Parts: sequence; structure tokens; C-alpha cells
Amino acid sequence: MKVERPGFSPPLHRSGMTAALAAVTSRRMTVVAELTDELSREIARRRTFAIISHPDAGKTTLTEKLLLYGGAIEEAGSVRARRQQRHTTSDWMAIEQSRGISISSTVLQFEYEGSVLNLLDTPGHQDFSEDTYRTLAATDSAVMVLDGAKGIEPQTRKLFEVCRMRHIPILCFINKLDQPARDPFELIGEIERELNVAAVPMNWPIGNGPTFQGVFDLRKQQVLRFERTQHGASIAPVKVSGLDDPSLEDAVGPYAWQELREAAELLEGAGHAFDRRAFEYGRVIPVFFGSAVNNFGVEPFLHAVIELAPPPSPRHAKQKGEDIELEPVDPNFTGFVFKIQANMDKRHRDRLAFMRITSGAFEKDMLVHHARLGREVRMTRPHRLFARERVGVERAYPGDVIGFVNPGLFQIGDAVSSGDPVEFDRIPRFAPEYFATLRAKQVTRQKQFQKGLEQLEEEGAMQVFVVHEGLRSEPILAVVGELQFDVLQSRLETEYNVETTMTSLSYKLARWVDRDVDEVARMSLPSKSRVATDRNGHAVVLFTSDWELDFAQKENPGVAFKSAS
Ligand SMILES: Nc1nc2c(ncn2[C@@H]2O[C@H](COP(=O)(O)OP(=O)(O)O)[C@@H](O)[C@H]2O)c(=O)[nH]1
Ligand SMILES: [Mg+2]
Repeated sequence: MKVERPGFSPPLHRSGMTAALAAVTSRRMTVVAELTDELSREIARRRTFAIISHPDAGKTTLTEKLLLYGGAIEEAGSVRARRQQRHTTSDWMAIEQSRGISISSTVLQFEYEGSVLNLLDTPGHQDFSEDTYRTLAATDSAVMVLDGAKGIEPQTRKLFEVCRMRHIPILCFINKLDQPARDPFELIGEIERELNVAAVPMNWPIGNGPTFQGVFDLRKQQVLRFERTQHGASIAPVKVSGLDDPSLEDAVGPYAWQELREAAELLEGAGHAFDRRAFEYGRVIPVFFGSAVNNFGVEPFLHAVIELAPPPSPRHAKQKGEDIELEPVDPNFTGFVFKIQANMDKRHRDRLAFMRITSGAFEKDMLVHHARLGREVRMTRPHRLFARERVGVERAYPGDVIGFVNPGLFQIGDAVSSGDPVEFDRIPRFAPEYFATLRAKQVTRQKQFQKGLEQLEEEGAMQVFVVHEGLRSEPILAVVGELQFDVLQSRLETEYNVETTMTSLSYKLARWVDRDVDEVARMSLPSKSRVATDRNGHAVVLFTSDWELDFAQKENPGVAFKSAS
């Protein structure tokens, strides 16, 4: 027997359709095709990349210069600006400017020659590496900056390993060639040896230190000579010529000329041919030379990023319990939150959730499924970001990082989808190693103090533990790197107007135990250890040494002491 299902009609063949219905259907199909076309086009022109390296290699300076050449700013600022000078765009926090270091990663979106770039400047210091790791989860490629005098430094190596694990393609910019740098062949060799990849020079420095004057483009066989500008604040004039230009020897100087000729000859046959697929898989690194502070080699590098860095690629995710590769062209909008930051805008004092769009087109006010909350939410107040500045957007596409004013709706790691719920790979939390208590100096500021702690914990700037059965005892703050404490105190003061005093504690390790906290408190634990709960109410034990942890493990053989919740 045929069952009649209400609302269900068998597929119509064109011949069976009325003319009006056919017209509507065909119009709808055209609209769908146009939308897919638009989505593909928008994806193809997007580049989302993070700038990574050891501190002081020049990430923030290079970022500023990419903005300058990209036409996003008219005049470049500097990291350690003197009174009359501009600060860099990406180091906008007060403590970043006063110390001349990056503490928090920054998102900058701008358009250049038809491409849309989402640039993420990261802090290099290992004390803030959790922030950098989160940012790497949101990127499609990375720019690795090396200091030409130092080569591969420890933090660069660590970040490279993260990129390798995630198959993130890397472009390398060897910076500070205006200072005496190591031999370029030696630097290329070091990248290959230390990182176990193939490094392919794409251009070659002309001169070194005081005689550094430009780069030789190995693919176009073009000599680019740059002129300095005051503080490198504006675009450096450039002269372009072939290697056979008769006036070049005089212009470059005899020694640099000789070196360039020799290098050009050596490099013609040598080296690995640049293999794009191997690059996209993270096995080959194209290498560029320059000086960010002087704007030497920045423009060819910007062009290389657009040419080589891949557009948004498919991402591993889970949907309905199955592993999938989520394509950016998937018509369902999906995205995840990788960062939260409070008080970016002095006037509004609100919290912004940074969302990386992974598939589909985003539209302002759309309804999506919020996986952690298990309910629909409306995506209101989306913003395009340019460091601390933001402007409202109506539409956005995969690769884009959009900021949402977050009234407690989002946590780091939250995923949303306009179709079936989706989950992405977890963003790891690092095990804290430094512990302290913090107290507001003025009792009257207690409310602000609590609010500050809550919001900064939400950002992942530290973790707050509450001692079990420690009536009225202060919460214990835990961080991965000691400098995070300085930042906390400074931010509580500038953003929440609360002065604090800090007391360091002797704990060195935090271990999560997947049991009820009362049960954990009854376990046989070393006398100096402390049982506490984290923000989610999970039990955590604080130890002052590895020895204590071993002791606890031996006393409680069936219990897992985990370094993350
Ligand atoms: N001599 C020289 N100094 C540079 C160059 N690029 C950056 N610097 C300086 O190196 C220091 C660190 O730069 P910064 O961009 O903050 O590095 P980051 O920690 O990697 O973000 C600053 O004092 C910059 O002015 C360069 O090309 N040449
Ligand atoms: Mg920096």
C-alpha cells in the first residue's frame, strides 16, 4: 500500500512542471549556483596567516610593514616608539607599548590587490605561548621570522613543531640583514638541518649589515635595490634591474657585486626546486631575506604571501560522531572561537570573542547551533578586526576572523554551525607551573577585582583554583609562565582600576583528578599538597614537587593524575 506522507511530493520532472513552477525552480537553482560561486571566489582570495618566532626576531615590525605595503596604514609606527612617534598597530595594549613586547595575539584584516588578508601577530615569548598555540589553531599558514644574526632560536623551533604537527605551511622571512648577519648559505643550511625540512631561497641578500641594499629575486632574476626612509615610516623607493645591467657593479659596490654574482651562479643549479605541494604539506619552506625595520624586501614578501600561502583548506571535525573533513565551500556556516579578550575598546569595556570561520558564508544575525550550550543562538554584532579597532560586518567568509561582542555566550573552543552540530579538534590548555594568591589593596575595589579575575580567566590569561574547604581563603591563581602574573597585575590596574598585592606560592604542578572533590580530599596525599577546584568544579591537586606527585600516585594506584582537565 502506498503511504501518503503529508508535505511530501515525489520529484517533479521538468515536463511535469507548470511553467511558473519551472521558472521559480530555475531561478532558485541560479541563486544557489551564484551563492556557491560567490563563496568559492571569496575563499580563493583569502589568506589567513600567523606570524611566529622567538621574541625580538621582528614579528611585530614585519606585521606593521605588511600593513604599510598593503595600504592598510599610511605611516608605520615602531615597537619602541619615542615620544613623537607612532606605536605599532598590533602592540596596542599599554603594557605592550611600555615594555616593547607582544603579550597577546592580534588580528588584522585588510584587502590588498584583490586579496583579503587575515594577519595574526603572535607573542613570541614562551610565557605567552598558550595564546600563540590557540592562534595557530585558527590559521592556514604561518610566516616564520628569523633574526639573520641568530638563526633558529628555541621558541622558533617549538612553534615550528606545532606547525609541523598540524601540517601548516610555512614561509620564512630572514630579518635584520641591515645588521651583521650570518652567511645566507649557512642560514639556509641551519633551517634544513635543525628543522629537518627542505629550505628553498626565493631571493638572496645583496650586501650584509651596513652594505645591505636589497635582494636578488631568484625566480625573476631581478635585482631590487631599496633606499632607506626616515624611521622606515614610509615605503622604501626601489630600483629594479637585471643582473646584466652594466651600471650595477658600480651601484652595488665591488665586494657585494662579486658575492652576488657568485651566489647567483651557485644557486642556479643548486638547491631544491620549489615544490608547491610539498610546501603546502609543510615539508618545504620558501625563504626570503630582508629588513623589516628598513622596509627592504617587504613588498616582494607580501606578494609571495599572496601567491604562495594557501587559501582556507578543509578542516578535521566531528559531526554526528563521525570524523569528517569539513570543506570551506560547504554551504553550512561553521566556525569556532579561539580567543577571548576583554576591554579592547576603552569606551565600551566589553569582551570580544574571536571566531575563525571554517565553512560557508556568514551573515549578520543568522541563527546557528551552539554545540556546547546545545541550543540555537543568534550571531549578533559581528565585527571585522584591525588590532583594537573594529567595524561592523554584514557578511564574512571562511578564513575570516570575526569578533563578536560576547556577553558570556562564548568560551575558547566553542563551535557553532548553521547545519548539524559540529566539533573541532580541542584547543589544548597548558598545565600551569606558577602559583600565587592575589589580593586587592583596597577593600572597596573588591567587586571590580572579582570581575577582573573572572574576565581574565575567561580569556585564558590564567586559571583560578578555589581551595577545597578553605573557608574565606583567597583563590589560587595559576599560570604557565611567570610574566603572565605581571600582565595580570598590570591589566587589573589599567583595565579594572584595582591595585593588587601578590604572594607567590610554592606549588609547581597542578594535576586534575576525575573524581568528586570530597573523595579526592579524603585520599592519602602529601601534607604540603592542596586539593582545590577549577572554574568548572573539577578537582585539582596542587603539588610542590615531582616527588610529591610520585608519592600521591603510589598511595593511590588506581587514580589518574592528569596534567589537564
Ligand atoms: N636592525 C634591525 N632591527 C629590527 C628589524 N626589525 C625589527 N627590529 C627591531 O627588533 C626589535 C624587536 O622587534 P619586534 O618587531 O618587537 O619583534 P617581535 O618580538 O618578534 O615582535 C625592535 O627593537 C625592532 O625595532 C630590522 O630589520 N633590523
Ligand atoms: Mg611582537
